[in-house]
Amino acid sequence: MISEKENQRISKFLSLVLRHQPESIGIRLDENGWVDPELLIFKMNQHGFNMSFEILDYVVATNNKKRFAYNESRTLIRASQGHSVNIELGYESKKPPAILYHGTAERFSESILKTGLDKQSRQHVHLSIDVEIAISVGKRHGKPVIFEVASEAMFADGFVFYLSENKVWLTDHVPVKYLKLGFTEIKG
Ligand code: HQG
Repeated sequence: MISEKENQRISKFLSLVLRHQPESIGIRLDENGWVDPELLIFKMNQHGFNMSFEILDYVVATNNKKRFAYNESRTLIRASQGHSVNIELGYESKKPPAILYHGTAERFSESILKTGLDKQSRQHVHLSIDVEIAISVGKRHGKPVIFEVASEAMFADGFVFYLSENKVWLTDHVPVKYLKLGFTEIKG
């Protein structure tokens, strides 16, 4: 179909336009983040890509984090989470597991321990059920550290959580009192 390198190049570009800068290729996301795949393919082909429905389907299906999803009728496509543009994903709130994890860089930990986890430029704070995933997320920013989030206690106190279609836990903010810095001896 396409090489793994090309698959990743397309996936990175889809993340850019479906999460952050749709206007960079002249598309507009609807209020829930969706866009017509035919228009997306057309516009990407004007911006250095060789896209078709088959290639888009392949990238969506093989993406390692299942970052993109079609609606049921496959007439629309969007990123399942990670947006900085202001859209409403429309996920139902859900009770989280007892503990969730957030991976970040060591250099951010002092600030996080002062003000809690903020969503920064994105629409939500991203949390995972899996420590390994949190470590890989943290590594994107530098030497990784992991925060344990007392998500069950937060939920009991009235905080709202969402589970994205690709199984990332989302919330607005995590105050310091629900955070515990752990796993500081991560190698690599
Ligand atoms: C940090 C990837 C200082 C936060 C991943 C993080 C994820 C603070 C950075 C998704 C802070 C924001 C999101 C505070 C938070 N002081 N630093 N008070 N509060 N931070 O990239 O969670 O591969 O916006 O710890 O898998 O790293 O793109 O968020 O380090 O699910 O699909 O500010 O992106 O998914 O960084 O990553 P980001 P993130 P994809």
